[in-house]
Amino acid sequence: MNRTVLILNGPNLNLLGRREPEIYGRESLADIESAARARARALSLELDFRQSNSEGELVTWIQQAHERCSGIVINAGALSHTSIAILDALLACGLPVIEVHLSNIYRREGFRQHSYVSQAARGVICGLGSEGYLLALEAMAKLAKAAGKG
Ligand code: CA2
Repeated sequence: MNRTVLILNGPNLNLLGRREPEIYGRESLADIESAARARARALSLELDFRQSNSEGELVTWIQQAHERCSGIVINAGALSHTSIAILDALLACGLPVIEVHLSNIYRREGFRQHSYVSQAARGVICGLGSEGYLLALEAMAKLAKAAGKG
């Protein structure tokens, strides 16, 4: 059975830990990846962890996930608020999707309070920093089990 979870990170998340620590925390994306790998291992999940600054690349990866993965955890960064292309790809892929944001987007500027990604998501986790990625993996393990892949 396929137990690979794809974690996708959108534009500027490669800058984590270097600027705006009061909003996004002090951990780098590499730190988040290490913690996610440890949690995935504990949950007997395979992990494919990626970041891109390109909307098109993210769309291509979502399309390819249909064949390879059991679910997608996505922090699409600012593209969450703008990208119908990512929404369409997520809806088309037919996989369970969990949306993650490090910050609580509902306590921030109005333009961050709507996410297209949410319309394709089984669940949304925001405001819990990097812990959100780990909680999303826990939820994915339960979804895989419910779908008979656990
Ligand atoms: O809270 C989140 O996880 C966000 O998805 C992060 C995005 C932001 O556009 C979303 O509204 C909420 C920003 C990605 C990281 O941007 C950085 C910019 C400078 C320094 C560090 C990170």
